[in-house]
Amino acid sequence: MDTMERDAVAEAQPADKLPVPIAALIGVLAVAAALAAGHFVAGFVGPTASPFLAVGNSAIDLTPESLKSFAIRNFGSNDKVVLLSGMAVTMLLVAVVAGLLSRRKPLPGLVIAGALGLVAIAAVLNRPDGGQLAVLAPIASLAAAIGVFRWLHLVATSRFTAESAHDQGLSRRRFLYSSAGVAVGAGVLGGVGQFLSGRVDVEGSRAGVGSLRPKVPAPAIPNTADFSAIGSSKFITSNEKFYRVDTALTVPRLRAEDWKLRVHGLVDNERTFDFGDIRDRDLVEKTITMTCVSNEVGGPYVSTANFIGVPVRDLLLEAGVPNRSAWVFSTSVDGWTTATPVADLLDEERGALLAIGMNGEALPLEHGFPARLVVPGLYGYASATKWVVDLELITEGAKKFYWEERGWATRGPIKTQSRIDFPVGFGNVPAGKVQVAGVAWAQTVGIDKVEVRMDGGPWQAAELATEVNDRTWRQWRTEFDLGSGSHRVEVRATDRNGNTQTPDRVPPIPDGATGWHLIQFSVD
Ligand SMILES: Nc1nc2c(c(=O)[nH]1)N[C@H]1C(S)=C(S)[C@@H](COP(=O)(O)O)O[C@H]1N2
Ligand SMILES: [Mo]
Repeated sequence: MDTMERDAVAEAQPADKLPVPIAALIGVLAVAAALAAGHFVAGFVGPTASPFLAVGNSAIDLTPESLKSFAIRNFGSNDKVVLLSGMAVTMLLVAVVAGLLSRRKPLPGLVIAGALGLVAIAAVLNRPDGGQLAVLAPIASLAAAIGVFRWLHLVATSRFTAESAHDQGLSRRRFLYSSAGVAVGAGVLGGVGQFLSGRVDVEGSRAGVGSLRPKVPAPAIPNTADFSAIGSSKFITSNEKFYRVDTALTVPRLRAEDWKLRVHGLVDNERTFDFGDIRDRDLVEKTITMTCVSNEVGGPYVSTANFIGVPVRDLLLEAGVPNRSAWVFSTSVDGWTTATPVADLLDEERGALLAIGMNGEALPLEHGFPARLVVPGLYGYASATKWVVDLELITEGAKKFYWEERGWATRGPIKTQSRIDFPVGFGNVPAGKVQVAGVAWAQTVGIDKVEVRMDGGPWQAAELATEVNDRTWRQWRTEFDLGSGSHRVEVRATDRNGNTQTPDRVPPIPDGATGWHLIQFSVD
C-alpha cells in the first residue's frame, strides 16, 4: 500500500473505531460462545439448565395469558418453534447492538453480556426442575460471553496501535483466526452439550416397557361409532394426531426406571410407587375423550384415545384418604402443577386413571411418558398432569396451581360442545344432497341430541352414531338439499342433563369457550 492509499483508508475508517461488521461479529460470536458454553455444561448438569431453554421456559411462564392463548391458537403445537425462533432473533439483535456500542471501548458490550448472563442465571434458578448444579450452566455462559467479547475486542483493536501495514495485516489475520476459532469452538461445545443432554435414553426406556396388555381391555369400537367415511374425525385419534398442549419447551426425558410417584400430605400412610409397582398391577383400558380448556369453539384441542393404566382411586385408597373433601395437588417432573378434588379422583364411575399406555403403546414422550393423569370430564389444565411424579393431598385452596395462578378457574369441568368437521370452512361441495357431520362431547354426562341448521333455518335433529361410553365424544351426521351458492351451517348439542349449548360466545379464559360452531362453505 502506498502512503496515499493508506491515508484514504484511515480517513474512511477512523483509526480508533472498529468497522461495523467487525464490531457486530464480535457481539454475535460472544453470544454464540455463551450459548454453547451453557449448553455444554447443561449436558452434564441437566438439559433444563441450558440457558437458552431456561430463558425460553421462563418466558413461557411469564407470558401474559392472552399472548399465550394467542400463540396456542395461531401457532398450535408450533408455538414452541415460534418462541425459540423469536428468542434467537432477539439474541442476535442484542448481540449486534452490543457489538456496535463497543466500537471504541469494550465496556458497553461487557455490560450487556453481564446483564444477559444475570437474566440467564435468574431463569435457571427459577426452574423447578433444575437441581443444585444447574446454575453452573448460566455461569459458564456468563464467563464465556465476557471472556470471548473481551478477547476478540482486544485482538480486533490491536491494529489501532499497529505501526506498519505489515503489522496491520498480521493483526487482521489474527482476528480472522480467533473469530473462526470461536465459531468452531462454539459449534463443537454446543454439539457435545446436545449429545450429552440426549444421553438419558428415554426412548430405550420406553421401548423397554414392551407391550401393555390390559386385564380389562376397552370394548372394541363399533364401526358405527364414527362417520369418518363422510368426513367427521376418526373415533380414535392416533397418537401422532392426538392434540398436544403443554408448557414444556423440551419434552421432559424421564426414564421409567427412574420414575417414582409419591403420594403424601393428608393421607394415612405416605406411599411411593415405582414403575414396576404400576405395571405389575391389573391394568385397565378406557376410551376417553380429552379436551383442552383453550379450545376455541370449533377448535382442534379435543381427541380420543384408549388409555391404559390403573385407577387413581386404588392408589389413593392404599395411601388412605381420611378427608374426602381434600384436593389432590399433582406435580410434573417439569414443575407444572394442577389440583383436582379428591372426590373426582375417587369416583369409580368417572374412572380417573394413572395412565402408562395410550392406544396400545407405552405413553408417547410428548403425552407424559412414563405416567400421567387422565380424568374424564375435566379439562386437562385442571387434571391431566403429564410426567406426573407427585400427588399431595391438601385442603381445598391451600395452594394455587399453574394455570390458576394465571387467571384460570380453580375447577375445570368440560363444557358440552359440538363441532362441524364436514364440510370444512370455506370449502366447496357439489350441489344436491350435502352431508354435514361432526362430533359432540359432554364427558361423564353423555350427548342426548345434536341439532343442525342451515342458513339460519329451523333446527333439524342429526343422526347420532353409536355411543361408545359417556366419557367420549359422540359423532353425528345429517344432510340438506342445497342449491349452489354460499351457505352457513351451525350446530348445537344437548347433553343428558338437558343442557343445550348456549349461543353466547365467551372466550376460553377462565373456564372454557361457549357458543355454536358455524361453518361457511359453497355449493358449486
Ligand atoms: N406437565 C404438564 N402436564 C400437562 C400440561 C402441561 O403444560 N404440563 N398441560 C395440560 C393441559 S392444559 C392439557 S389440555 C393436557 C393435554 O394433554 P396432551 O398434550 O397429552 O393432549 O395436558 C395437561 N397436562
Ligand atoms: Mo389444556
